[in-house]
Amino acid sequence: MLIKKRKSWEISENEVTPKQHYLNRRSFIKGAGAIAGTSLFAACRPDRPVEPGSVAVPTSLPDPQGAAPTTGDEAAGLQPSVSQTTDELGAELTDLQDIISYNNFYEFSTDKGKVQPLSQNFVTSPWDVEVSGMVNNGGTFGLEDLLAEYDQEERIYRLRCVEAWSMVIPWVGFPLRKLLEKVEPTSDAKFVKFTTLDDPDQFPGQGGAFNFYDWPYVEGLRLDEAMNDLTLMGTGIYGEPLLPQNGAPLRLVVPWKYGFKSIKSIVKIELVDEMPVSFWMDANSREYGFYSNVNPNVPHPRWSQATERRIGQFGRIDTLMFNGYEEQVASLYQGMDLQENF
Ligand SMILES: Nc1nc2c(c(=O)[nH]1)N[C@H]1C(S)=C(S)[C@@H](COP(=O)(O)O)O[C@H]1N2
Ligand SMILES: [Mo]
Repeated sequence: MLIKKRKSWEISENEVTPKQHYLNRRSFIKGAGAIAGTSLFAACRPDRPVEPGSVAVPTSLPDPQGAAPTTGDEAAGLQPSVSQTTDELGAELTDLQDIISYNNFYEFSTDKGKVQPLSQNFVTSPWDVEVSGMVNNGGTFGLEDLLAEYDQEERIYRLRCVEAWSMVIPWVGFPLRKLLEKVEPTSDAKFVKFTTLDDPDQFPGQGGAFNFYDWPYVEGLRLDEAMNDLTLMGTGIYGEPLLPQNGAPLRLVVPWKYGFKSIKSIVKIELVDEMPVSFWMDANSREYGFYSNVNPNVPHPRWSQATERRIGQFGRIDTLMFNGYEEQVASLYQGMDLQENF
């Protein structure tokens, strides 16, 4: 008899605590296209962590000291919805207010606290994603089509930023694998390249005097990494559609890699035969490599990666190999020197 072993991040319906269902999350999951663009959450103060590795040059991730964001609109009846309050390791979910007000999204600002206020008019509908390159069945897909075609699942994942802070986020989304299977990569395809929207009219960080970067933001995965069960196309958080600051309407979520691999507001997914040069490799190849797997044993050139600060908590916790997803992903890197392939 075949027994399907439940993945550690899968949630069975009988674990759902009714009182945590403030809102029927199905209302988003079924009608996500219709309510995309809703951004009614209240702003709130972010923590002000003091992190190692404050940065003077723009070709590096900054010291994460965001100014407190300005206050946004009140939640107007919208409540976060989630099926459980911890991840599979027992760690508490990060507050929604922290998740939506403490953001790295350089297209808007390098200041974490300014991303939320600067992103509120970002246009996320209509939104098309081109899936092309080495595929038999490529095409351009509207976001509503992707939401309708694939079940939207809840996945509680840790997000570990390379700057040594972390959150636990209840995502909504669908496995990237499903989209890749639909477009059928050819046998030549070895990598997946992702590209964020390029639009200086909407992204103040892409223009102006302080634009030191080569836009658009690009990321990449090896095809087998992209096909892994954990790799998610994120469409929501806490049962609500993604807000602009979190990468609306569609972003990648790769929980065993540093947060910068989880590229936001994706407009293009290409199947290619060569390793893509990511935004951060291009900006500073000495500090940021292609793999960027969370690894407490490989320090960043300017700070240790052995511990992290969980947003909303005091003190520091140990960083786990592959961010705690070793069982699911270690086999992808068998025989590889992880020091060299950082
Ligand atoms: N397009 C784009 N994607 C991006 C970034 C960015 O600046 N631009 N920042 C990355 C970094 S460094 C992190 S830690 C995560 C943060 O995601 P969050 O704001 O939803 O927590 O987004 C990643 N994706
Ligand atoms: Mo990050």
